[in-house]
Amino acid sequence: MSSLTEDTLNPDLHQLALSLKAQARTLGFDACAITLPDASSEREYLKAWLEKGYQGDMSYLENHFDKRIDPSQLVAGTVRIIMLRMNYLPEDTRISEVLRDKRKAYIARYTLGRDYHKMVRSRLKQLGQWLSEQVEETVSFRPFVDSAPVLERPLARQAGLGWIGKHTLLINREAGSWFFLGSLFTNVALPVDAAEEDEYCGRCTACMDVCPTNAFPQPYVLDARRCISYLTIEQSSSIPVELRPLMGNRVFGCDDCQLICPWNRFAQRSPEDDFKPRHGLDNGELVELFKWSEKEFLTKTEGSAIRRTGYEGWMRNLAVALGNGPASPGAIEALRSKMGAVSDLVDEHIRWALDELAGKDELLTEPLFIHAGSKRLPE
Ligand code: B12
Ligand code: SF4
Repeated sequence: MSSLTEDTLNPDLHQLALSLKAQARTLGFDACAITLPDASSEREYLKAWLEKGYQGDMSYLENHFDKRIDPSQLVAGTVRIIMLRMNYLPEDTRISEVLRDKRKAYIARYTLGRDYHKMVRSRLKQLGQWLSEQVEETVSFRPFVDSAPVLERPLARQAGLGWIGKHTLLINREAGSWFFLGSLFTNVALPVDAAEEDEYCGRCTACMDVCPTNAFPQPYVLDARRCISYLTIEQSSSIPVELRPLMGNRVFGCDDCQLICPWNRFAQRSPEDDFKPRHGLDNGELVELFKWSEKEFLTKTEGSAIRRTGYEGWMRNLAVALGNGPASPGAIEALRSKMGAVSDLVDEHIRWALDELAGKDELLTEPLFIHAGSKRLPE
């Protein structure tokens, strides 16, 4: 693929970049900025992170090191990466209410609706097609959302979309951090935007302090093996026993480090129907969800990213949350009824949960609004 520069292209590239950004907004993106395919500044951080084994079972993060650092090796001929961000927080998310009610299941707010990979990717593709139509020469573009070895956060920072917080997420001064990132690789040499050189966390360490499982060995570094998001979604084996009581009622992902972040006072809600909760998953009862058969799980999570954990992972996670909840007859009965029904892995978590509940006094644990983890979150 040959690179399209000012000399070879018909339209004025500055004007084209402005129109591209306007088009991105029309397509529902909240910001769009352009950067070079170069993440060499991350080389040492990434190397050290992998050497410590913080990626856990996510061995795909160990592959294609050179392509992560030099994205032009991923798609030959790439001269620019267009970085996009899209807010995802739906209206009325009942976050505190659900997180504090130990009978309820807390599902991370990014995954209550349609799988964002499909939705964001399709919008990126539309933006790429629009770009092609503006230029007479052959334009190449490739959209990516999570799906490839792309260091999305460092590239987004480099494009000026925000800074990387101590919790390692990208934060934007006008929008907080409740957004997805996506990228469009292209051979069009659009003008590059200025990087975000500053960071605005100051001395605040709220995200690190609130983390229920102490997943941050130091600022800007996450030990994924301790992160509830990893434990409930990415790891398919047994959840370490010492971490289970710390997980509270978080059954798929975790939002605590974002919830506590003061910059999320500026977060904007998404108008997208695709991100609205489906099947009441924003407020589900643990006992009811645990009663689902595999068929019900597959039906109710169709088109959702929750499917990633599979029925076995889903039941494992719910068993842990039930063990962390009140010792109600309903919870005990539900746990017993699934013994032997799914797999040895789930049985092991059920036994753990029943042991936990056996040690609790129902009357003492029944009050509704006990914080699901050990640390305080904002109202
Ligand atoms: C693997 C992965 C995970 C893993 C590991 C997370 C991690 N921190 O690496 C797990 C499963 C734990 C995870 C969890 C979540 N994830 Co995730 N995840 C990814 C994925 C696919 C790859 C990230 C990656 O490459 N990690 C490897 C590390 C080494 O890279 P890195 O974090 O980018 O770190 C670099 C910089 O931080 C840099 N660095 C910069 N400055 C400094 C300063 C110092 C001093 C140091 C030491 C380092 C440093 O060092 C690193 C190496 O380059 C990306 C998509 C993508 N392709 O990028 C989504 C992504 C990062 N995840 C996302 C989301 C939404 C989440 C969750 C909020 C989901 C949830 N609610 O449960 C949580 C948040 C947990 C957290 N605090 O990070 C979004 C983040 C959007 C945003 N605003 O930043 C992304 C971008 C997906 C998307 N397309 O929108 N995720
Ligand atoms: S998502 Fe939850 S468990 Fe993971 S780092 Fe953030 S607060 Fe900790």
